[in-house]
Amino acid sequence: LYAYFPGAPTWPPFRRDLKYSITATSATSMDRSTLSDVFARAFSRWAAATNLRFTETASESDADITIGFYAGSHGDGEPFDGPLGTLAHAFSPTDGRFHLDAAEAWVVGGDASSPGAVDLESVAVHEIGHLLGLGHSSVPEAIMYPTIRTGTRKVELEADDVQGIQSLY
Ligand code: TQI
Ligand code: CA
Ligand code: ZN
Ligand code: ZN
Repeated sequence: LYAYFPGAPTWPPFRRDLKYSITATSATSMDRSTLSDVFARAFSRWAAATNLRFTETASESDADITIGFYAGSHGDGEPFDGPLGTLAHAFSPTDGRFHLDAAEAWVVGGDASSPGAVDLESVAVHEIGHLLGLGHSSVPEAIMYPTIRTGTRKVELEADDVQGIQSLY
């Protein structure tokens, strides 16, 4: 079964049109347009299950959600740890921060089966679930299950994820 954060925080009802900005990319070698495509696909999976809409904005000050790549300590008390271990983290509503470990061997739409490779879209779909208020699910097939086998791609919302997000929005 799906879960919420303590107190079940959500984006409030008058905020259904959320803007996100990809703000910190200097620590990764991936190009901007690839990143824009991956995050747009990841957000669209949650938009399809809810009345939420997500739009990328170039202006960080307009953004509800900020996405960035960081190596090691990056000012929020949750330092990244180099290859594997923690891949990314996101804060509960309405914080909006979504950070990815720049040290990972991120793969986009390609072969996530090489050693140490981590599929960016899979991690993004999971972290967006956290940004929207979902905790971890006990259903192994769910996007919000707390482990993923390395080298796998898992981007489709499971019935449990859909029920979880529809109970919040
Ligand atoms: N990052 C953890 C995660 O997103 C960080 C975390 C632990 C967390 N507990 C949390 C975030 C509670 C919010 C709320 O779960 S991770 C996976 C998965 C990670 C793990 O790097 O370990 C994915 C990131 F589920 F596959 F294990 C993305 Cl998809
Ligand atoms: Ca790491
Ligand atoms: Zn962080
Ligand atoms: Zn998680």
